Amino acid sequence: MKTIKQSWAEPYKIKMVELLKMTTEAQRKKAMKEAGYNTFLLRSEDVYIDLLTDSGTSAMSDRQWAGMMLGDEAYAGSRNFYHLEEVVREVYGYKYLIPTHQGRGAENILSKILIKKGDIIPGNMYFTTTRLHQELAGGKFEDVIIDEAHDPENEFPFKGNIDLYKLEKLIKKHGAKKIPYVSMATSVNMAGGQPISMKNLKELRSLTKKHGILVIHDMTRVAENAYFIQQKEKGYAGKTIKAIVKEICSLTDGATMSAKKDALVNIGGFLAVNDWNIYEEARNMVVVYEGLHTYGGLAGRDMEAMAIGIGESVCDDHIRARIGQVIYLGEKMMEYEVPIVKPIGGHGIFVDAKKFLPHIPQENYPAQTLAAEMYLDSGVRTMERGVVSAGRKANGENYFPKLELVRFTIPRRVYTQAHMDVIAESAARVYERRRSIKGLQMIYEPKYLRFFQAKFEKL
Ligand code: PLI
Repeated sequence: MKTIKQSWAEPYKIKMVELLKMTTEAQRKKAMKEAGYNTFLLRSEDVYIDLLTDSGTSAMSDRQWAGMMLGDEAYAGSRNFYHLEEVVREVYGYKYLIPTHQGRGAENILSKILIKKGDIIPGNMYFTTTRLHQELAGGKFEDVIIDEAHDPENEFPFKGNIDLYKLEKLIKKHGAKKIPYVSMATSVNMAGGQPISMKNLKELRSLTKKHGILVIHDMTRVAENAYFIQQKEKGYAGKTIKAIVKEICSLTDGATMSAKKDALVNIGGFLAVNDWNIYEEARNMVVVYEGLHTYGGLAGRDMEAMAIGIGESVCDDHIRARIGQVIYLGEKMMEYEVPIVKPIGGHGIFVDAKKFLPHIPQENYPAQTLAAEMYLDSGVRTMERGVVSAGRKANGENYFPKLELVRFTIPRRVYTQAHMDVIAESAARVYERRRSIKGLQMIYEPKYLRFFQAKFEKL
């Protein structure tokens, strides 16, 4: 007898729906041209299924919406701040909390406090805003992720791991005094949402301790990372996501958080640290860039929604369904032979544009091209994560990253399995006509984070 599969399903039901506009091919052609072949410049109302990002695009629960009504909009000392502080301490274990308007607000403050001109910041692959803030503070980012992370075909389960040999070499070369902290991300975004293992994290902890170097955690998608540890790492199968998240955080000195991802809110972030002195400086600095230290650029209601969202984000049923949906889409794409980054990561499917469009050189932006073609085919909006996102070095030269990817990012609790089918079928259709697709040239390039606003035209 055939064995019966045990399917995942959403641990919620739908109470309200948002109607979408269906567009024609002619409408999409016009919209894409006007947007300069940059999916960031499309109007959202022209998009059918929006996979641009999982950032701030998740659906809040009825409990979160009810929490919004409990917003205490006092300028100072809002009760929602104290609730959030309590939740951050309980769930993540960090002692001191500074709310910020979103993740990059925390990155700005932390970089300004910890980085001096000429410092080196090693990390497990760059993230766009994180690296920019490190550079603006006078530091230089050095990638110390394991080599496997740069190979879309390599199926190593923890491609977010840090290569401790590379890190040791950097410490030897520059001296520990030049390295204020290791920038360690869980669920490495640019590598395809790839997790770091607890074993690697423990080894990182002991190496950095020996040299007196801090570990700062980009915990934007920590619960998703915890799921992979639970599923794939020896000794963690019987532990809850909540326990694994807390253990990860306990191996670090502080964290920056974009709560717009894991924590299920549309806006918000924070900086959390264990050291009083860093906290004191951050508390002083937040009033310059964000707002008073008990709101940091957020409304009381936003902090309440975040506090409740954090609790929901570490529930095992939630995370199993969340990543279950991502895996469902990835497996569908593989059935159609669309080349994707393997293993499937936590927050989306990353299509390998170099393999999808091998006839387009990286100078003509294969991933940017493919993202535009996906929109033209079906109104599905995706995002380039390749040479455009990588930007330029301080000397003006382009970075040419090994990974040239298109990210199909899945918002949490928003789309259905039928949407996933439509997305996979559209990718398969574009793949079928891939040889007829031509590349792009850039006709406008902004100075910072160019992927957001650059414009292109077809070759
Ligand atoms: O977009 P912010 O400022 O709330 O957060 C910046 C940020 C920091 N770290 C990581 C790993 C991120 O993924 C991140 C933002 N990510 C976006 C916007 C994304 O689309 O992936």
